[in-house]
Amino acid sequence: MASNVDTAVITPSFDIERVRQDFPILSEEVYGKPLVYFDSAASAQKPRAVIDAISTVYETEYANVHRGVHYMSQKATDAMEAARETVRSFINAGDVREVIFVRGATEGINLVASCWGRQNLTAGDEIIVSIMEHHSNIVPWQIIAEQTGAIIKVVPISSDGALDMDAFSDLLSDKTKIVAMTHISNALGTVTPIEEIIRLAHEKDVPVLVDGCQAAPHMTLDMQALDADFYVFSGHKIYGPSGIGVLYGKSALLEAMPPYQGGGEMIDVVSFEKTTYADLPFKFEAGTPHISGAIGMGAAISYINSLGLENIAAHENDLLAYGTEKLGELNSLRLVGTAPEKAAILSFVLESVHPHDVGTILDREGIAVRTGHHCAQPVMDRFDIAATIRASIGMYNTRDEIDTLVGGLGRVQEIFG
Ligand code: C6P
Repeated sequence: MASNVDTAVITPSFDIERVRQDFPILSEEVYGKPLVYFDSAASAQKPRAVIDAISTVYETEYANVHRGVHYMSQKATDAMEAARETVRSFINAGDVREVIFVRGATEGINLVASCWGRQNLTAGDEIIVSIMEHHSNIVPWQIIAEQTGAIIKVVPISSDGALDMDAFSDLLSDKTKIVAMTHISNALGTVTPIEEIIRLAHEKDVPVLVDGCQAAPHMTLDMQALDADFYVFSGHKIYGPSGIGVLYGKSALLEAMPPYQGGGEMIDVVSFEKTTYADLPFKFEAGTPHISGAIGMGAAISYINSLGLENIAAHENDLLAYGTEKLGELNSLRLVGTAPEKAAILSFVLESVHPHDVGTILDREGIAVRTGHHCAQPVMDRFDIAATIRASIGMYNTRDEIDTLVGGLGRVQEIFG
């Protein structure tokens, strides 16, 4: 008898203890203490499902892709293209050809700045970015600006780290040719009003590139609803492998752009008289791709889907609220980035203790945090600081771990008086 249970509508559950067991590294000890990993914004740990998927590629389905008629090449190609479809569905892109595999967010932004920029920017044109961009969403634009004579305009933030939308509206003008904006700041955790940014830019026919590196692990993405022109993120921050990431682009824009790199995979016909290029997405994927990386990233997305991104986000938001409250109780600690819309990041400084010293002491307690400018130096300058201590939250963190962090910071305060 056919079952009348529709498995598609069963809400996936989020059991933190089971989730933690899925991540082998979490049972490691550091200096004899349990690892407390608060550095997922730099790179997230990998669940068994991802590790196994990568092993499976090399054990049972590995060969070069899109080239061979032989069985293994077909199998690897099918697995890689299935991963592309998994990405498409994860971000609700309208067409799988709009999903370009790149090395990561950095390469995705460089590709757009270079290919779109070379074709569309001339002297005096303006590129709008925010002051809280990661260097990956600043330097590629500086390079293309230098080459074309375009000018970079910077949207400021308020003292809590929220984007100044009035300033953004004022900066948008007939000279604006592209907006490149983060979805979530890696240094502050600020969630930008990206829908509104896109809406305002589109009113002036200005395309928008969204740096979604920190958003993809924490919020449901829908390219068709968002209407972003370009969107980038990295596999290693969504619990997948490093060296692989995604550039989403609207097909009309991608089709009009010249290729990024030349080589195998990206061509249709090559001759010394005239070379023609492959269709999307391959036009932008020169050379042998990161096959196991793409498949591993697909496995990471399937793992996230099995838990439900909304469940992951609810868990992380609880930890963010709890962490904000607990850290707020510590004397001499100042949170950097307290915007009303925030996700997954607790960035802070301790009075008269250098962030690197804090990081070193926490490390001896088994606690991994990142200290430094987080590749976002302009935002450090904005707050007149050289560095922060950043505890970033992943799906596997717990309230107990926040307590351990607070205890570790108490130890720092004891040592430094
Ligand atoms: N931020 C962090 O510790 P890549 O290196 O290409 O995977 O990602 C670059 C990047 C781009 N945009 C944002 C918002 C990011 O956070 C990052 C990476 C890491 O915050 C490493 S610097």
